[in-house]
Amino acid sequence: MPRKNIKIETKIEHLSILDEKGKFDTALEPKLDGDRLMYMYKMMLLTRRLDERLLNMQRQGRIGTYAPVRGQEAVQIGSVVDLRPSDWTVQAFREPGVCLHRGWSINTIIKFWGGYEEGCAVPEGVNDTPIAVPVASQVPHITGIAWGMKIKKKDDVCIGFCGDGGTSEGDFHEGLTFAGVFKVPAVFVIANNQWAISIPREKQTAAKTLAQKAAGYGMPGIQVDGNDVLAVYAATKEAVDRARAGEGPTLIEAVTYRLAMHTTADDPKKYRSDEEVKRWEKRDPIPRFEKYLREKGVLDDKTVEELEADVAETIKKGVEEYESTLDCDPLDCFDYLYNEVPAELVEQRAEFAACLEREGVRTGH
Ligand SMILES: Cc1ncc(C[n+]2csc(CCOP(=O)(O)OP(=O)(O)O)c2C)c(N)n1
Ligand SMILES: [Mg+2]
Repeated sequence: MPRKNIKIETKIEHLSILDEKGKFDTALEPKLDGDRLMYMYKMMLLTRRLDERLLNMQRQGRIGTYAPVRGQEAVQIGSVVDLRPSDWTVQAFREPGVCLHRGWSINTIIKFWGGYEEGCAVPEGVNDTPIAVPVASQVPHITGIAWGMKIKKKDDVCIGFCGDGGTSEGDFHEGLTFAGVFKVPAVFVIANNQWAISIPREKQTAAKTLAQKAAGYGMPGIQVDGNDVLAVYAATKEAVDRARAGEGPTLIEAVTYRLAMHTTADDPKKYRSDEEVKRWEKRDPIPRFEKYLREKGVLDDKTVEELEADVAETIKKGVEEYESTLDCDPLDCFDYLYNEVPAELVEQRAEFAACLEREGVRTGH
């Protein structure tokens, strides 16, 4: 028998609307009014400034390890801004922009990075899952939540996030396989920020794009410029509309860059060049969007100044709330994990308790 070609329906588009100089394609430009555009800009700015503040707080010893988001704000705000409150979002651990838009308080976000269990609690009435640190463990949850919506015959959708590194995990494969077969109303957003700690994107997979993985799961895939908030918005809107109409899931690869370190425990200078970072700084999503808004006549120096002041005040209040509601017993870090605490921890605990007493730190034990 001769060999035959099997035709597979697949095409991977790359969508970009707004370029680095602020030029945009009017044919592709989403229809968003001035208020909506300003809200998106404000949320991106709030995410950026909160990120800077949290990095400083970590360096001052006021919170624990922190995973910065600098450079990825457009992926987060562009993809969730049009969701309904009844929709769900599922995040990994680098999505503070999503949390801010969905109604998490700054206090709760800081509590997570401060190591307080209150930071793991999703605010009442918000349809989000808690921050997921185990890489890609959240992907089956995206599918499961969306499957639930389908069973209940709702026209809600579930949008979830995963990193480029996460696409190599078994959970990613399981989640997308199931989503494709059961045609669940899910949107999988891969924040391809080029690095998984020190592993570059090229070593993550030999595939040319991450978007093309969609074909293997029988769902549409698209690659977007993740530093172009308009492109992220447009691609997500298409995917959400399709999901609401019962047409199943979509995989979106958002090409972006982590401008800062992986976490505050990492030194990126050990594995990537300053030139690479500088190249990506030129593609920063915030100044790019700002140029667009100025061109559209919805933003000027005065409004930027007012927004900066407003954002600074919001963050100040959030930090004050965090620091005035700390009910911290440092010895708690030894509790609640083991039924029978191992001998070496008993020893360490006693040593730490003695140290705290010497320093005059109050403990409840
Ligand atoms: C299952 C699992 N393995 C390893 C780790 C350690 N770890 C934390 S983040 C990370 C890299 C994740 O890369 P990516 O998915 O690209 O997300 P990014 O950090 O770039 O946002 C690793 C290996 C973990 N948290 N969970
Ligand atoms: Mg990554």
